[in-house]
Amino acid sequence: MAAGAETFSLREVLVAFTACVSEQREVRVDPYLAGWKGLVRFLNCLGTIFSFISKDAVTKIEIIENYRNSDQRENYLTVQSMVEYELANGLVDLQKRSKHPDSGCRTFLRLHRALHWLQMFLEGLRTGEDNSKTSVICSETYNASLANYHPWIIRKAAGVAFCALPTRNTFLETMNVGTAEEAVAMLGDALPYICEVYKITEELYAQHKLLDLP
Ligand code: 1PW
Repeated sequence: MAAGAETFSLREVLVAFTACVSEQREVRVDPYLAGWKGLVRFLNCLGTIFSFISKDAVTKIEIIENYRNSDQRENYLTVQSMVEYELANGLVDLQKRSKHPDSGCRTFLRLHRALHWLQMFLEGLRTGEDNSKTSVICSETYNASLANYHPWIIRKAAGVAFCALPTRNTFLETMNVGTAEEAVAMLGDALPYICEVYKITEELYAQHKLLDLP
């Protein structure tokens, strides 16, 4: 296992996602990115084979962080304010990537789609049998979600990476939240929050017809 694995706990990731939704049902960008950063550390714990997966997530996180550190930072406080600001100012490429190849909207959409996979994967892990194969849960949920947006070469590479995943119980222990049973209980507590973040974002993007941004 890679260095840093001992200090990592998936709990901090899930806690970050629980802090995402504001009282007005808006999705806060900072805890969302904090959750993703934790996920990246987690992916890196799973071995170098997962680094190609985490590398793209890191790039996307940095793009949005740069907006949060720019003089437009207030407009990027929530996903709702980001969508409103970028659309109102013509900062989103709607048909083809050209003038605004790295808009907040298209970048966030990639993380949003990946979050759907994560949600399905963790749910599969939570409800799986003790001896079930994490690699199977991972590839089945990936194929049912994120794979639809990936070209063949990435699907292939992802499939190879999944084969390296340990069994369910070992995986649950890798999360560093205690015993396998405790990890399952924590997933049960935290997953509804991830689902809520996903749902609110999905509705927002659908409402503005942004779900297919190039
Ligand atoms: C153990 C399970 C953990 C789930 C973590 C989810 C991380 C998902 C990241 C997948 C990235 C695969 C390689 C990159 C692909 C990009 O082409 C793709 N990015 C994503 C995040 O799907 C699309 O970005 P692009 O090319 O349109 O800028």
